[in-house]
This record gives sequence, C-alpha cells and structure tokens, in this order.
Amino acid sequence: MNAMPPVEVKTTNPAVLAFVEEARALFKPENVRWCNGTKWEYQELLKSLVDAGTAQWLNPAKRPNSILVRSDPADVARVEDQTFICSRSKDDAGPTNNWAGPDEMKRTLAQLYDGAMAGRTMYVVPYSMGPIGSPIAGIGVMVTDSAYAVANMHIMTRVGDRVLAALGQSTDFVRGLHTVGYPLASPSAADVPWPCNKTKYISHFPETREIWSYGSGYGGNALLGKKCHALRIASVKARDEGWMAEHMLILKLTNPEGRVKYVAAAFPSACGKTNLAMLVPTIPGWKAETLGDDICWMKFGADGRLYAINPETGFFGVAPGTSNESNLNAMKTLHANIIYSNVALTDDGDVWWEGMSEPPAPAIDWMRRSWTPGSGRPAAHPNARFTAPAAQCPVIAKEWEDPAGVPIDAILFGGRRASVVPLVSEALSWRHGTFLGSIMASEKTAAAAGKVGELRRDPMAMLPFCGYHMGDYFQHWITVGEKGGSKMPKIFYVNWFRKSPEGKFLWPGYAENSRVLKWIFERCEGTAGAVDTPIGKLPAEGALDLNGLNIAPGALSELLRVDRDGWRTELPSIREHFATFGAKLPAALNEELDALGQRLG
Ligand code: GTP
Ligand code: SPV
Ligand code: MN
Repeated sequence: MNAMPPVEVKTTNPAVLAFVEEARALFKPENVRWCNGTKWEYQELLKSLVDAGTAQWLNPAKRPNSILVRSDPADVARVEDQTFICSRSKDDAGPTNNWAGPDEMKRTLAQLYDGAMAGRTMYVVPYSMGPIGSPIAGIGVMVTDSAYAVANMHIMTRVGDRVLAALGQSTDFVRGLHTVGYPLASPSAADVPWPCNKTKYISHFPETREIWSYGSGYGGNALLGKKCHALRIASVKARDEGWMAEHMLILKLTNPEGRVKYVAAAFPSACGKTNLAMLVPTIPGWKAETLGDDICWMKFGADGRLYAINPETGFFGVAPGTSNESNLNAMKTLHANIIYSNVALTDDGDVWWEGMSEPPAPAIDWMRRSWTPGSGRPAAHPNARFTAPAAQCPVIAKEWEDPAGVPIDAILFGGRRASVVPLVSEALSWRHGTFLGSIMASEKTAAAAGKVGELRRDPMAMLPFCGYHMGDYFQHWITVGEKGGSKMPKIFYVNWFRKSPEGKFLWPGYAENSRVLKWIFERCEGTAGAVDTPIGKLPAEGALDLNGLNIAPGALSELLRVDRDGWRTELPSIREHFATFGAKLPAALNEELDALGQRLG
C-alpha cells in the first residue's frame, strides 16, 4: 500500500508531537509519514496514487507530469449540509451555519475516527498559508490518510520542514484531522480507487482552532488549508485580531501610464474569480496580473492601509468552461504538473471538458464510461477541477509572494444575477459597501452538493465559509472600516451575469470585464465620471470604455439601468434576510436599508 518509508521528524515542538501522537492513537494507521515538502515526495505521492488505481498518468507528450483522478460519484463537491461550526455557544455559529456542541461533535467523530486509518498511512502535513515568515501568514498541521489530499496540499500550500522550522516551539497552529473513513483489514487488503464514506462531517472548532473532517476526499472537504482553515477558522481569528479573511481573488491592474491598483473581488463559488484573476484586458495598453484566485487575507499596514496576501500557492479551479477563449492564462498554466479531477479522458491520453474546445470523439467520461458527443450527459463533472501551481501562471504578478502583501485599492462584490443588479455600481461609502456585500445574492452552482440555479443570499460570498455568526461578521466589516477610515478600499458591486428575457447573457464577460475594471481603476484615481442613483454610483454617459466592443443594441442601457421596481420588490426579502440575524444585525445595515428604501421612493 505504502511505498514511502517514514522520514525523520523535524520538530521537537511538544504541541505538534502530542497532536500527532493523539491522532495516531485514535486513527490507528499502519504507519506514519511526516511530509517534508520535497519535489521527490510529491512524485512519490503521484506514483502511489497511480499504483493504487486512484489516478492515471496523462500522455506525457500532451500533459507532462500530470495525472487524472476520478472520484466516487458520491464525493464530488463540498457538502454544506454536513459542514458544522462547533463553537461552545450555538449563538456564535449563527443562523447560517450548522451547529453542534464541541464535546458532542468530538464524541461522534471520535467513534468514527477510532481505527479509521487501519491498514493505511497517516501523513503528517505541516503547511503554511501565506509566505513563510509573513506577518499575515498562518500555520497548520494536518494529518490525513489521503495521498490525493497531500499531493493537492503540496500544490496549494507551502508544505514541509521549512514550515516546522518557522513554527519553532509555538503553539499557534491550526490542528487538522482528516480521514476518508475507509479502513482496510490489512495493508494488502483490496482497496477501491476512491475510498470515502457515505457518512461525512466537515467540522470546525473555532475556539480551539481545530478542524475534524471525515468521509470525503474531495476539494474543500479534504484540502483543509483551503476553506476550512483559510476561511472558516481564519475568519474567527481575523475577527479576534482585527483583520480580514475573505473569499476573494487578488488582481494587479496597470494602466497605460504604468500606475498600479490592486483589486480584491468576492464572488461565490464558480462565479468567476479564477477567470477575473487571470483576464487579458481587451483595452489597449492595460495590463492585468494575478496574485490569487480564491482567498485573500488582509491586515492593516503601518500606513493604515489594508495589505493583502494570497495564502495559497496554487489554483483549485473549475475546469468546465475554461478555454483559450475564456481564460487563456489558465490554459497556459495547465500545460504540465497538474492534478485533474473528474474531467474526461480523450483517446490520446489528454483531458477534455465541456467548453474547452470542439468535443473529442470518442472519450471516457469522468465516471470511466465511454462517451460520445451528443450523448446527452456531460463528459466532465460540472465541478471537475484542476490543481495547478500558481507559479506556472504566465501572468502571476512578481509581488505575489511578497510577505508584506499588496495594498488593496478596491473591493468588488458580485454574483450570478439574471436581473435587477446592474453591470457595475460604486458604493457610496464603506458602510454602504458593507450593506451591498451583506445582501449579495447568487444562483447556486455545482461547487456545492445540492440544487443548482436557486437564488440564495450569499453575503460577501462567505455564506458557506464564515466561521461565526454572520451578524457579528457584518459588524466586523463595519468596525474594520471605521478603523481604516478614508484609507479603506472603495467598494463596487458587479454583475457579469445579467440576462435578456430570452435567457441570453447581456454582457460578453470574461476579457471584456476589463472595461469595468478600467472604470473602477479610474474611479479610484478620481478621474472617471459617475452619476448618483438610488442604488449607488453608476458610470456616467461615456465613462465606460466601449471602444471596439461588439454588443447588442440596447444591451448596454439594460445593463446599466437602475431597475427601481426590481429593487423595490427585493426590499421585503432583504428585510427577511436581515431578520434572520436578530439582535446581532448591526443597526448601521438597517439604516442603510431604510435609506435605500427612501432613495427608491
Ligand atoms: P471557485 O473556485 O468555486 O471559488 O469558483 P470561481 O469563482 O473561481 O469561478 P470561475 O472563475 O472558475 O468560473 C466559474 C464559471 O463561471 C466558469 O464556467 C466560467 O466559464 C464562468 N464565468 C467566469 N467569468 C464569467 C463571465 O464574465 N461571464 C460569464 N457568462 N461566465 C463567466
Ligand atoms: C469553492 O467551492 O469555492 C472552491 C472549491 O473554491 S473548494 O475547494 O471545493 O471549496
Ligand atoms: Mn472558492
């Protein structure tokens, strides 16, 4: 089962050693392997995945050093129904999270955990979220029996001995336990290609900075550095310490004169962060570079501004829809050293997914069945993903690993809204921007298990990721804004997904979103025109650069129309949404809602 020998333990930190020993005693693995983070180790992990039948090599002439992994069809996305915030008080988890008491949850999980790694290797993965030694970064130690999770962590985070060295004797690290929940009778017993368990728990203990995950090997359920640590646990730490942990991409924009702005943007899962983070502007002279595509940690710098780092080192990106036309830089990033999950396999040993190119024929779909175009079912799962090293992105910004972070000029909120919300608006103030973030809504996507397409409120794109009471989270935004005062980023609300009555996207999106970014940049500089409307500031006539854009007549006026009736119709549902937060809803947000109602008349 396990080809890799145990390696030397490179820490004397008693807290780390005790944590690992307790995990070993509980999980009862066949052996324990401390991950050192080397390239050699990564290659061994890939090899063991191939040997176990979990993965297969892709054609090295097409995708060097890359593997294809197909998961169990019952384990393909985050499981929000089984995600828990186990704070001591139920009230601290708030109305948007599942809650169980920490003792009760630990009792339940300890039973499931008992012997769960029998016959398997327990990997110990010390990892850093953020550049090692950065004052904005944070460390975690994760144990897992999934080589797939470890290989992904290698790409997505900084793993290994250097993390233990940076941690030293400190006890300030997030403790993560993960098992797929599929013990083996013996190391030589027959295994399945994708071990997992029907029972799943993704549990967080915010006060003690612990994550206990059970039963799933996929994505955010298993790569504990990502949503579990960098958002759910980190959001609590950020509240306690006065900083921000957000579900945001980070982008560097340079105008033709060489001036730079840094933009962070919060869109819900599968709503366009990776695409915006890597876009190629269509306006001459403008440059966009990537710092991050999913998570953003921001702390105040000595100058009082918010400085951001990308805590990750890779992209766990949505494959379907990614093409040379939609996201050329992602396609270039994907040439080698990639883990592909749940995409289709072509005849010549390459990968394929819906929207990548003309359909290949024949192919093997993500469920290992033969597939032909027109068969009526997708070849790749809608939440098929690629795991790619960020350093391979051709437009990665040179400062992406700067431990000091980059000063953020603008924050964007956005979601999938077929109607009501215009292409872009600027908030009237930080407080108004916080209000806009708090009422964000989006149609559900395949990134989480459940019904796709349903409109739901997803405040700041953090609904599945906020580790505490969402009302307190809103207050934290307001408090941080008061602290930063005039030095806070400007806030904008964008919507690339407005549709015509026939159901067609009105805005071409993707690279053309650079036109909106240009307006945002120039609003930050104070040079672009805006008009005041009841819902915020919209581009003045001619302020949005549309040179060379091919857009249906009438589409633009629809995109920038203030839909007073639509907004008025939404007011009761916003009130209802706010009511769910009870006394924890900041009064400031009710005031903003009243003010909006008055402005709408
Ligand atoms: P997570 O990784 O789940 O957090 O998703 P994400 O926010 O990074 O989303 P991503 O950029 O991967 O985009 C998801 C889907 O939205 C893909 O199918 C894209 O093709 C599509 N998409 C992205 N940008 C646009 C756009 O501007 N317009 C339209 N119509 N679709 C877009
Ligand atoms: C998301 O769902 O927002 C993702 C993918 O980025 S996962 O890592 O599975 O959370
Ligand atoms: Mn995401």
